[in-house]
Amino acid sequence: MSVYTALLNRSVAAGCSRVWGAAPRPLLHIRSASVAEPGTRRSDDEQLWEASSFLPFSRARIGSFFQETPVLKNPFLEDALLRGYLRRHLPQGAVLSDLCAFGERVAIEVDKWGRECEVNPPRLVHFDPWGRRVDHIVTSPAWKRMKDLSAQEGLVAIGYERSFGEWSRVYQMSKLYIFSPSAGLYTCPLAMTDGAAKVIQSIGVSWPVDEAFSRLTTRQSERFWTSGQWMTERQGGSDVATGTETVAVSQTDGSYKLHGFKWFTSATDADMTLTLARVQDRTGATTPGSRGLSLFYAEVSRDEDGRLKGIEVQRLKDKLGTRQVPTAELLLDGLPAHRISEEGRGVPCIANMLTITRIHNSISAAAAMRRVVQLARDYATRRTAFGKLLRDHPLHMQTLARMEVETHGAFLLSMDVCRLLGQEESGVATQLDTHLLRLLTPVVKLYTGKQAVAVVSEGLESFGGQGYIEDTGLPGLLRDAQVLSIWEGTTNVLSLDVLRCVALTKRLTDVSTLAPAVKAVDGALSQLQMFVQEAATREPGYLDLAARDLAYSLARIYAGALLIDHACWKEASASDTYAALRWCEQDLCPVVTKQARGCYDPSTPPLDSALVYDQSGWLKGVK
Ligand code: UCC
Repeated sequence: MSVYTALLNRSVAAGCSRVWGAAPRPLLHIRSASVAEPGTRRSDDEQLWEASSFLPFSRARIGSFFQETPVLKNPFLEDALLRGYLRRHLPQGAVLSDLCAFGERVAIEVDKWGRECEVNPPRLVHFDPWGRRVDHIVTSPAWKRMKDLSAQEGLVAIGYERSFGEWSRVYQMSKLYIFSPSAGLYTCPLAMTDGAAKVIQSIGVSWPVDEAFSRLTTRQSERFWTSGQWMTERQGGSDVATGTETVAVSQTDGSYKLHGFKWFTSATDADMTLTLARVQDRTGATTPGSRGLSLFYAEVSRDEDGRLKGIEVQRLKDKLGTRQVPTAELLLDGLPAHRISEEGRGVPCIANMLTITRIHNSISAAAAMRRVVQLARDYATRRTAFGKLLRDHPLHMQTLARMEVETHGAFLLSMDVCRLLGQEESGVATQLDTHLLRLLTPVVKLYTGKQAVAVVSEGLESFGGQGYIEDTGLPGLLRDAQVLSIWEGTTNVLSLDVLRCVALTKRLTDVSTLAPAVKAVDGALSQLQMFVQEAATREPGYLDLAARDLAYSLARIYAGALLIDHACWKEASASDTYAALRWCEQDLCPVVTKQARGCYDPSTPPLDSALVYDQSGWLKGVK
C-alpha cells in the first residue's frame, strides 16, 4: 500500500473530516476528483489527486483560502454625498435617473473597458510593412469604445446643451465624477475637448472653428471629435512664456504653418488641437515672452499617402502612470493651422482651456478618492483578520473615516467650482462669483491633486498586500493619481497663480452643533485676512515663499465653509455634521502657523538651499 492509499483510507475512516489539533475541520476539495466508471481502474494520478486533496497544500498548492474580492457597485447609488448634493441643488428626476443608469453601466460594463485600456496601452507604429512613414498610434478597442460612449452619454455635450441652466456644469461633472475612475483615463481627452470647446465659444463660434465646435460638443459618436492641447515644449510646461519655441509662418491665404517641437502632448490621437506659437514677421523675427504668443487651431489629418500632414510622432512617453493615454513628442514640420487669438494674446486666450482642464482635474481627484473609499469599505465587510471583519476594527474604521472626510472636502470644493462655472456661463454670476471662480480654480486643483495621492495611497494600504498587487487594478489608481498634481499646473505654479487673485468672501451659517467648526473657520478666516494685510507690507519675495501655504489655507477654510454649509441643509445627515466637525479640527490656516514660526523670514531661503545642497558630510568623508 502506497503512502497515498494509506492516507486515502485514513480519511475515509475519518468520515470525510480531518482533525487539525483539537478542532475538526471540514475538508475543502479544490477540484472534484473524477469518479471511475464501474469496472475501470483508477489511474495512479487520480488516486494521487484524491489522496492529496486531504492534505492542504500538498497537491493543490494554493490551499483552501482565497482573498475576498472587493466589489464595485453602482458608484452613484453608493455615494450618499453626491446624491445628497444633487437632491439639494439639482433634484430633477431626469438628472438623477440618468446618473443612476450611468452608474450601473459604469459598474457593469465600463469598468472592464477601463482595465482593458490599462493592460493594452497604446503603441506607436512608425512605418507600414512597405517602409512608408505612417506614425500610427494604435489604441485598444476599449479606448475607442470610450470615445463613442463619451459622445452618446453627452460627457462634454451636457455642459454646452445647458438643459439645466446654471446647474448644467454640476450635472456634467457629476457624470464625469462617476465615470472617471473607470474611464481608463479617457477623462484626459475629454478635459481637453471640453477646454477647446470653451475657448472656441469664448472667441465666437465661426469659421474656421464652427465645424470643430459642433463636433466637440455633439452626442453623435460618428461625428464626435476630441481635441489636444499642445502647450509643453522642450524647455518645460510651466513657464510657457519662455519655453515656447514653435514659430508660425503666415501663408498667402491668411493661414499659417507651424514649425516646432511639442515635448509632451497628451491624448495625441485627437482629431484637432489648440496650440501656442510665435508669429514670425517678414524678416523671420519673433517677439519673446508671453506677448509674442498667439493661439492656433489645427486639425490632425493625413495626406493621400497616409502620412500625417505636417506632424511627425517622434515617440510615445514612458510614464509612471496614465499609461492608457497616448502621450507623445511631436515634431511640427509645417502643420497647417489658423490663428484664433489676436496676435500676442495666446496665453489669456488659452487660459479658458486651463480653467476647464483644471476643473476636470479636480473632479478626477475627488473621484479617485471616492473610488478607493468605496472599494475599501466594501472590502472591510468581506475581509476577516484577527478573528473579525475589518469593519469591526475601530482603528481601521477611523482610518477609513478620515479618508471619507478628505473625500467630502474634495468633492464639495470641486462641485462648488463647477457651480460657479455654471453660473458664469449662464450669465447669473455676480462679480464676486466670477472672482471666486478665478481664485478657486487653481486652489481646488492644487489641493485636491495633492490630497488624491495621499488618500489613494492610504486606500491601497487598507487592502494590505493586495493593494500592492498589480492585477488587482489597485496600484494603477495610485500611479494615475500622481499625475493630478503635475499636469495642468504644478502645486507651486498654481500657488503663485492664486497670489494673482487673492480674494475670499463666504458667509457662514451658525448652527449650535457645528459651533466649534464655525468658530474654527471664522477664526481662520480672520487670521488669513490679517496675514494678507500684513504680508503686503513685507519685503518682496515674502508672499512668494508663503504662496503654497496660503493656497492650502484658502482651500481648507473654503472647504470648511462648504462642509458646514452642506451640514446646515435641512436634509443633511448626522454624518455630514460629523464630517464638518472633523474637517475643521485640522490647522485651517497653516500660513499663519508657519508665519509665527518664522518660515517665511528672509533668513530662510539660504538656509533652505544649504539644507538641500548640504555636502558637509560628503566633503568630510572625502577629506
Ligand atoms: O499638463 C499638460 C498635459 C495635458 C493633459 C491634460 C489633461 C487634463 C486631465 C484632467 C482629468 C484627468 S499641458 C500644459 C501644462 N501647463 C500648464 O498648465 C501651464 C502652467 N503655467 C501657468 O499656468 C502659468 O501661470 C502661465 C503659463 C499661465 C503663465 O503665463 P505668463 O504669460 O507668464 O503669465 P501672466 O503674464 O501672468 O499672464 C498672461 C495673461 C494675463 O492676462 P492679461 O495679459 O490680460 O493681463 C493673465 O491674467 O494671461 C492671464 N492668465 C489667466 N487668465 C494667466 N493665467 C490665467 C488663468 N489661469 N486664468 C485666466
